[in-house]
Amino acid sequence: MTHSNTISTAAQHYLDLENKYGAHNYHPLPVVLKKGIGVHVWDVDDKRYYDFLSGYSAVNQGHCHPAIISVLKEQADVLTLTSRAFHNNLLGEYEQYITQYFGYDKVLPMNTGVEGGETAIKLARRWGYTVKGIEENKAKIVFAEGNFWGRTMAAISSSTDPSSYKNFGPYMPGFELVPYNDLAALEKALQDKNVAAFMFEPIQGEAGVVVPDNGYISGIRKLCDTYNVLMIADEIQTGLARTGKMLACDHENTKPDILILGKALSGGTLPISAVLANDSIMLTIQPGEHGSTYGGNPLACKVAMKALQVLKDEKMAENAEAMGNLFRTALKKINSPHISIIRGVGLLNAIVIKHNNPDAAWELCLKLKDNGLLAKPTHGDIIRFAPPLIITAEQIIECVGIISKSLESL
Ligand code: IF1
Repeated sequence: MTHSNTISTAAQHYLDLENKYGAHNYHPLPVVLKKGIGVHVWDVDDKRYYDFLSGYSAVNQGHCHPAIISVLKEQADVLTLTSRAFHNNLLGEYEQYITQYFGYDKVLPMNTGVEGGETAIKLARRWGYTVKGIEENKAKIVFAEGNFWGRTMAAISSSTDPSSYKNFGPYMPGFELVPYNDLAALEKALQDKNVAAFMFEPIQGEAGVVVPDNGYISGIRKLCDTYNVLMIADEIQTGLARTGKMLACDHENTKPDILILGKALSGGTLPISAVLANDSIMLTIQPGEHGSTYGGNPLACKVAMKALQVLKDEKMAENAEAMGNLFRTALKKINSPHISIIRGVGLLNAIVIKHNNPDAAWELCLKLKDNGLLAKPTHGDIIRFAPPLIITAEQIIECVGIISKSLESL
């Protein structure tokens, strides 16, 4: 089945509506989707594609996973929101489930990933003042250059990417940056008594799937222990089986002090995020000092428990590990002159395009679309490949064939 690069009239209709009535804060690939099941999505002309972005790792379980959709539908008919002004019959059950699932005393439920990041930073600052004894308003949080954890003022205040922060100042004070994957630089920064935490991604997603050296994550753990600094792992994109383990930190058997989850926590159905920590950190926030209208709503609780359960029941981490190895091996065999680097862990992968045309990565994504696979460049010459974790070996081989064919036509 061919996929023409020109836009059909049906699709153009939707693009025009978005162009006229929607903010222009994205530059999407010219494709209009209307259906998703498993590893596939369909456009408004009923053409089928492999989804190699998975909603930026929010659809790890596959589009519209039947078990997740069924509890979503069931709970939607019963009770969707109580607010936290009252208790409900699902929050406690969910809190028990997720804290035992990841091995922490407590969870603070939020909605979007960036709210999870904001919550983690508030917890760290509060712990810094009330436990570590940092002087009021002097707490510092250290981040890694190249980080991405969302679009709020705090998130962009820690960004080194001008497209994230330019002309949005003034910025949040008390944030410091160190090079990623550099333990010596990190140690220097953590010697400052005012540092409350180091927040990092085990693999930097937006930066282009930047995988640190073996030992980096366990090295962070040691330095945070030595200097009494909280280790905050942003596993919003790398967590929930994406990298071949339930958490990317599991590759180095390392347990962060604060764990942030989002995206696939709902299997791509609604925004659900979670911040997990032990009592010595979590209980520094008292009643009425943090919250959210939808945080911990019963619909989200029901969906998140099922989304977590299917990850284990269907051994998605194991599959991500195996399919990731197969994908990278098959990609290397293409031996394309246009691929300079292939990198990734599990099913979080990326290729760096080598071509004299600066738009080569975008052009390649258009060709991939024509050939039935959806992916999108991040930062110009890098294309992230992150299919749902239920993908099979046959599908991986078919998709590598699509990538190979598309590269040839570059
Ligand atoms: C966009 C990127 C990915 C994240 C990590 C927190 C958040 C994200 C590691 C915030 C969100 C999304 C945001 C989305 C595109 C996507 C993205 F390209 F922007 F950077 F995945 F790499 N931590 N990432 O990756 O979670 O508040 O969005 O729920 O802004 O375009 P959120």
